[in-house]
Amino acid sequence: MKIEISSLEIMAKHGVLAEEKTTPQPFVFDVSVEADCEDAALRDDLSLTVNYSEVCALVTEVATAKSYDLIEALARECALSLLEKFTLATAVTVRVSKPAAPVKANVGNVSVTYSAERNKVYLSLGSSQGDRERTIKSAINKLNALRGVDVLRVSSMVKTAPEGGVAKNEFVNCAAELDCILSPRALLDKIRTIEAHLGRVRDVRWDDRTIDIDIIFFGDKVIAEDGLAVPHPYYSQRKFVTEPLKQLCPEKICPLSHRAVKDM
Ligand code: PH2
Ligand code: MG
Ligand code: MG
Repeated sequence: MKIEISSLEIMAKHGVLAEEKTTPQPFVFDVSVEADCEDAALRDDLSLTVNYSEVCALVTEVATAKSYDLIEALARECALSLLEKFTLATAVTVRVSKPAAPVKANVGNVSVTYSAERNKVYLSLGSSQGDRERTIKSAINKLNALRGVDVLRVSSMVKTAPEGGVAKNEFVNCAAELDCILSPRALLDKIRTIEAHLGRVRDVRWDDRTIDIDIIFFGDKVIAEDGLAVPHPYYSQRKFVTEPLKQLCPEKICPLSHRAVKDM
């Protein structure tokens, strides 16, 4: 179900110009929250839905707590804060308008629209150098500490023989399930940073490594972009990926092959 709030006007101080940071001007918010409120509707119970008064209060708080240069940043902060606070919400779109923006032209309005959504993400983690379990645990803690990422469950750690013909050491592998409100690209960026902090050197492909974190599933998205392929290519042929995954999501259907993880 969709819960929509239109034309919420808030006086605030966002803008690049010095004057905009001292003299409030009107900002107008249109917010759309996607949430499963079927039970709320059936039982006529406010506690089972996203209370639109609380949505307005949170947007007002974000819009007045600090001053942003850009309405892009303001819209993003509103969307992420809404998804963080309202766990029933699965997707949020925030439009921020600035009808009195100081533009040297006769414009009616300017606005930006930012959308964000909640996804279940499955990662495969592996390590074949150093204190492997410790490094994997450290990676999981770093993931959980990211804004917009909650690690929900982690599989057991399994010891696996190196596959692919390049790496020589035994691996430790596991899988993790995340609740993630970041975009796939934003999550990949954070993963790369965590890998680098944990001593990952991107040198020889497939070689032994202190840590490798791969995105296997991102909700039911299919992504084929530069450096970002989801579901992860070939994961279904790799037991070191599928065995830990089976512990977490045996019934998950791969959006590419339409096969269940438990049957891989
Ligand atoms: N990762 C590789 C190459 N080979 N073998 C095992 N057992 N586990 C891995 O995680 C692994 C691998 C490249 O990512
Ligand atoms: Mg890998
Ligand atoms: Mg990788």
